[in-house]
Amino acid sequence: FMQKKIAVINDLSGYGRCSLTVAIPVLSAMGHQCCPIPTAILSNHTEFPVYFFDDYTEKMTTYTDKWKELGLSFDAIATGFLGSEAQIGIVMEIVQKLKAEKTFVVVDPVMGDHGRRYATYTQLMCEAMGALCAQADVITPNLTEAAFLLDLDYASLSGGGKEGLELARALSEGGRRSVVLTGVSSGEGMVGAACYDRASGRAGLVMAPRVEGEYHGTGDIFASVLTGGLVGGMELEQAAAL
Ligand code: PXL
Repeated sequence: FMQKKIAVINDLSGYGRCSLTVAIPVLSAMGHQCCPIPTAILSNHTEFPVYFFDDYTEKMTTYTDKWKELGLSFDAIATGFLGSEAQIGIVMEIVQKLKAEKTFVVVDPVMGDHGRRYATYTQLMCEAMGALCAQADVITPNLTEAAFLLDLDYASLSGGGKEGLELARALSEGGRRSVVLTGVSSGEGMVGAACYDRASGRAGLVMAPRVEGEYHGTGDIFASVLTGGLVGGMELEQAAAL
């Protein structure tokens, strides 16, 4: 039995569980090996009023060149929070460099929430994120990120299930990639994801009771569980439900 290996391109935030500090334990608990490629090192995530931020863009190419030299291969590559505009192009090169035929690519186009960009994200970074998404087998935007990717006004979205299914289909770029759109509401007190599965061409909702409150890093936990499930052989909706 070979443990599955997942290269995770994401930041290390020391406080405020998100990105690598959830990807590593979640993927490990699911029985996989998480191999981090850090995009930035932060004292804490950027939704706190202050944070220390050390961009890792310039190190990422030589870091992953060693993996290439060693002939390492991965069952999946997952990307998340990115540190700079230049980094997005570098991440695209790293994905191409490390990708083998069996490797599938999950891009969480982390850019913002509640209609706003995160503090370190610029307009140009959000535009470049679309190009990275074009390399993905699966993308996992929230509603805010879906609006950015499709160039829609966030305020005009209802966040409902029917709309979610349409957005998921639109984000698939004609069925070229699978989509798991999070933050969709449907039914009384229910929240979840609209999934478009390119394997079947079907779109469906996966819902669960909404838990009140704001829990930062839930998108990262969700993307990690989804990736772990897919690597373990689950279907898209089954992994989203997990
Ligand atoms: O959860 C997304 C995320 C990841 N990493 C950092 C963040 C955020 C969202 O604010 O600031 C550093």
